[in-house]
Amino acid sequence: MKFRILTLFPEMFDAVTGTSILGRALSNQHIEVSCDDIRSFSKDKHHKVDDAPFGGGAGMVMKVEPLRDALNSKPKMPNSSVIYLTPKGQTLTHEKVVSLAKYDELILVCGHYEGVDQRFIDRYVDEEISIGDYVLTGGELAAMVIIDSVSRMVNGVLNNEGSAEEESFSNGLLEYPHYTRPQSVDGDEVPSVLLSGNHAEIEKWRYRESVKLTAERRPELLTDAQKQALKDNFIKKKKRVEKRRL
Ligand code: 4FV
Repeated sequence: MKFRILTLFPEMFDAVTGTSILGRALSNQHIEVSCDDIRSFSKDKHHKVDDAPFGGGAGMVMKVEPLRDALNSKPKMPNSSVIYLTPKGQTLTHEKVVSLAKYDELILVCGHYEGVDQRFIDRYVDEEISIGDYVLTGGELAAMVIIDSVSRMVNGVLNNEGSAEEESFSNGLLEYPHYTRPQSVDGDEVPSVLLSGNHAEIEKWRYRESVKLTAERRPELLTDAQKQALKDNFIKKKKRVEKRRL
């Protein structure tokens, strides 16, 4: 999987390419990350990449030409997508990450200032993506979020493939709580079912915990069936309590 970044700050990406899982994925060539410095494509004597907005208003806008020339400086792979990171884009979700991982190349355009000239977006950008409803100083951090999340979907990047299947959102639910040694710390114990070795019971407990947590924090993620099951459990529990009272 190839990631090509158009940015004014290529050095920012050393953070993702130099360490841990992504660093290993790069050295194992499971992924490739290359940065094009947009400013180096400005033909302006002062290497200008931005200018004042037509119609007035605060801030500056990134010019078309340096972006266009940076993009066209290398051929695009056949199965590629040019993505502009912007708060105006489609919000990134797990489903979107999984679909982006189907490309051979993602070209990530990082804006700065107020954004980029709309004519560059209309002519060269395939899709606009937002990592959330807040404003960053630049698109770089958003591009890194995409590199990190999409790379995890690439075979061989995660040393235990299983973990990608069992995590939050992979089954549409928030992930169950995790515990590790020591068994007891500061008087806090590990749920006994996890020490039982009974994998069927452990799976049931983990699923129940995922549904419970999702119901508390992200009820909109629950399927109707899961909502119904929760209601049924609640009613069953209520009846049990009432029976005990009698
Ligand atoms: C952003 C986001 C974001 C807006 C102005 C860069 C900044 C500056 N990108 N998700 N939220 N971008 O805030 O993707 O050009």
